Amino acid sequence: MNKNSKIYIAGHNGLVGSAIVRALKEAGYSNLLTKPRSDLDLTSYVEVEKFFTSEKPEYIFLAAAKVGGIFANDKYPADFIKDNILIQTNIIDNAYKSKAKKLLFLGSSCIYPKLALQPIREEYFMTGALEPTNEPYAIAKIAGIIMCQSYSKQYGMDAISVMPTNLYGENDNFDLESSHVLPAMIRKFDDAKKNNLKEVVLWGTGSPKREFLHVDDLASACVFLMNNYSSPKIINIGTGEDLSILELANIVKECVGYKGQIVWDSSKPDGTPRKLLDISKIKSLGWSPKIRLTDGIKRTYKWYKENVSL
Ligand code: GFB
Repeated sequence: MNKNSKIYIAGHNGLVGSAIVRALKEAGYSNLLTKPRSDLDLTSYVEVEKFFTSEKPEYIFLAAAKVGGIFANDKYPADFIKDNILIQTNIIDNAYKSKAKKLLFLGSSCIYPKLALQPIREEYFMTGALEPTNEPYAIAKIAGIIMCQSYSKQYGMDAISVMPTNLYGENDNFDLESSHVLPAMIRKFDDAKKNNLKEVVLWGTGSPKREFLHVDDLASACVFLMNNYSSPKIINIGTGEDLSILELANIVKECVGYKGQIVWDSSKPDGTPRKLLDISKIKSLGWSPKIRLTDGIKRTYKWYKENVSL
């Protein structure tokens, strides 16, 4: 990308898209293209086609998606598969038709088999059954990856697919029904602290292990890969380190300053037992994460206090 290349960030108001916009601006890219949902419905092929025909972006970060935590994925499976397939199909096809130079598609670590060997290497893609709680979302993301690979094979399109681990940070969704675990913990501990509650209820058993990447690290990886990686093969983005949900709960509790008890509601699902990415491929290209988990959580909590829990 040149500093004046026309770059479209799809999903610029979300956790990932907003971080990519920040990273691009900081790096001096000045010709950024964004469209709010009210002006462009990405699930409409006709609207997306019109937009690409008139704007002709050169580079596309495909960060628009319907996302959510374990409960939302399980409760709204039809929305997760339909919206994601529509959005990504419309954008990838129109990026090809309008002769864009390159597209970066954001997948997810849940595309790997539920019981994949750990840490998960890119080669484990499509080698086993998926985690049932997020299968429709994972299948949509798998379709996006295969679509990028197919457009690359049939048309020579430069479309890369990156697989981020679990993300968190500024602009996350803190709604307790639809959020991921980390923002949910921030909200639950903060609410309990404010209201002097004796206990906080968390879901599952606390034993599953997850890896958490601050979204600013993800954004720096995406900009790096747009400039340094061209291959139909998928590539992981993570920290290479994981911890149990119980350990995470204790760190978030400490950062928020909550003194009460944690109670585990084991009637709620645990999901995949472990999800840790092998990041040797992206490291060998010259990228590494920078934000330590406790620092990232403190930053996110500060943002939450200033923007959500006023
Ligand atoms: O972040 P999370 O919703 O998604 O849950 P996944 C991670 C773990 O935290 C699960 C536990 O074991 C949850 O049971 N957990 C404990 C909680 N308390 C809470 C809580 O209050 N809220 C939430 N949300 N979880 C998602 C997929 O899976 O990961 C998506 O559903 C996506 O498709 C995303 O791939 C990255 O890591 O289990």
